[in-house]
Amino acid sequence: MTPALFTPFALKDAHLRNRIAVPPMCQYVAVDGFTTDWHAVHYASLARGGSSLVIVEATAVSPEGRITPGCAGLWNDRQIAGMATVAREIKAAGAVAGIQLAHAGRKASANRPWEGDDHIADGDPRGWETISPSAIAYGANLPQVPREMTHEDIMRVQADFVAATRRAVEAGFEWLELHFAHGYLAQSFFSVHANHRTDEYGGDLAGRSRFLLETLRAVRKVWPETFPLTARFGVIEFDGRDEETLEEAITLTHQFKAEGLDMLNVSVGFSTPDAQIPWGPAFLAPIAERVHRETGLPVASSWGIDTPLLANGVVEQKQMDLVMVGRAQLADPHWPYVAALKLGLDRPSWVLPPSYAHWLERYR
Ligand code: FMN
Repeated sequence: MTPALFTPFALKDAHLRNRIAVPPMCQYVAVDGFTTDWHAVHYASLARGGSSLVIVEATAVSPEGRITPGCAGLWNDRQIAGMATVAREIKAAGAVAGIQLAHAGRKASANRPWEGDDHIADGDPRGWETISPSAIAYGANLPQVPREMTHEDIMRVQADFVAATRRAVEAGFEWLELHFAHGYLAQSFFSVHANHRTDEYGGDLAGRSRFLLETLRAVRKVWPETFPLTARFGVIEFDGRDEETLEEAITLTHQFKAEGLDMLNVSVGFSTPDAQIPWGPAFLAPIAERVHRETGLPVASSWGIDTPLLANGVVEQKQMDLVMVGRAQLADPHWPYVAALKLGLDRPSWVLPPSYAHWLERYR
């Protein structure tokens, strides 16, 4: 019998060969938002490893929406060609090409993770002004106080999401993930830690949901109906008010669904440095399962799902439809092949391209 992890999955016109996906993972090596040869090779290698879906890293919808100066962008038409190469490579390897569109909000203007992971110092010409729903800093390593967004800023960023979506379509992507997670701009609108606004974009749940819903609605109009439109959303912060956050997140997810969202990539909020995150194997899987159960929306999730048995288990137990395997695929881009061997898939070599598979199978 085919292991659950290797059963196909279809969402709209996206036909996935198995349940293993590569989650978005920033590479921090873009130049002025332009992808380089690194991206083409990196994403081709992951797609050749056998995953069914490869989601390209958080791609900024505007220059100030980058996390670091090395982040990729789709804020101008000249950036489409590089991304088109990446999408083509992913598809040539038999995977679905996805992209995550993002705005980093108050976590923008930072140094690369391995160069400090902190805000670029004031006065350093590499840095820029950050924006957020309220003029409240994240704190800890990211102390820069952002500028509170005006209504004009809000409309401009939403228009940037729409324009970047159009460019993603032109580049050939067939799966879109809006980055509504990880303490970046959209998550900050939802979070009581970051949003203290008193206008219609803050306050109660409806107010804190408005930016996310309006952005989704605007993108839905330009993203092809036949391709999956998904969002990554931090549904829990591990900050001591978890049930409240989760209930609010589930209410909002119902609204996302009504607005045409096809899947939720369930994640953590990361809106406060004071969170007590229970890092551990598949620690988010029960939360993903609850979101799926209470909303009926297909879900994906990740975090510490790094062994074939764990990954197969969360699909078998219907905790999630897709498993996002991140760091384990950085460690071994052929992780799906290793999983196929471990789980006893029939003819496991054929998870890999024929140029590899034939030889691995033949002389065993
Ligand atoms: N998550 C995002 O939503 N967008 C990103 O661009 C992003 N960049 C990441 C870059 C790196 C190098 C890593 C390790 C993680 C990144 N993440 C990002 C989080 C991953 O998508 C994933 O959720 C996380 O690594 C947990 O999964 P894992 O335990 O399988 O690695």
